[in-house]
Amino acid sequence: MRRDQRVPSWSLVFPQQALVLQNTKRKFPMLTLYTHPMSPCAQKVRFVLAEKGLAFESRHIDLPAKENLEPWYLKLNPTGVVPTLVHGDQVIIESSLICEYLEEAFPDTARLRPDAAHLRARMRLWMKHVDNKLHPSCGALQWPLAMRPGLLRMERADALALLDQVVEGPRRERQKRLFEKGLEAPDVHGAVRVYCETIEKMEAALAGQDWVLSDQFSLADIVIAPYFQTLLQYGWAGLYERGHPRVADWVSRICGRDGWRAAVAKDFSPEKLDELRIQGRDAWPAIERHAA
Ligand SMILES: N[C@@H](CCC(=O)N[C@@H](CS)C(=O)NCC(=O)O)C(=O)O
Repeated sequence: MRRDQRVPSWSLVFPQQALVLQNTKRKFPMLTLYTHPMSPCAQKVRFVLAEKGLAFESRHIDLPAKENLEPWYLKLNPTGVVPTLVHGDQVIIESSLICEYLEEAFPDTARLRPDAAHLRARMRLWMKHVDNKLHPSCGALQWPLAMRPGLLRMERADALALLDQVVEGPRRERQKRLFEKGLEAPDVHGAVRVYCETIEKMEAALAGQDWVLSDQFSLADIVIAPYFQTLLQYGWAGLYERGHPRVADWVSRICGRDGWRAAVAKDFSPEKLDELRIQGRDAWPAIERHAA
């Protein structure tokens, strides 16, 4: 299949992502981030870069067209996912590890990791929760809206052949179920439940403190925040707005940060948000049913 026969490129939707130098406040050896504006994992890393005021070159990877599975990209990131950070001649993969790498490689920038050992352990517990549970759950909610329509427009055999190339087995099988059944796939119910449990855990954690670990904003807040972008962009804040005032306040304080605006919010134009909210509105009855 020729590239121009594939699903439409997100770069048409987010032209500003094509190749830009962002945030040129400081000078360091070259940082390049392979990214996509809708990817929560990439949003995490961009949030860290923005909070730290680190300049980087942004390379857009066309996920709907599965550019992430091209041989040249698999050489950088053998699991075929974004983000990938290249720093000088070092290639760093896995978003949570990239966040900690940036903390260690740039100690003179804003500190995003607590000093106390027990808080660092708790921070990594949140990271594990995000990587192992919240991230796949977000994928199960976002994929049917963001990726499935393009694949459904293709010849079925071509779409399945593309999905067959997904490197990690569990991800490949999940995408196939979501391709076949959309929001009625069994994964979606479990995903909404994980979101609800996460919101409960956060409401408890935020009692008597500003941020999820302590009164200090940290990587724990950063790694969770993009998963709320997904709720906001689709108009699904109803999952936390009723009965979770501390989480609602945390979300509005995240959205008020300059780092968030520079790293994430700026990629969602009013037109793009209108389009996403229409998709989200159509999906909401299914999401609400799974949450009940
Ligand atoms: N564990 C990886 C997960 C990365 C990941 O799932 N990235 C998604 C976007 S958020 C992706 O590239 N998906 C492409 C695909 O599934 O084909 C990390 O934290 O970096």
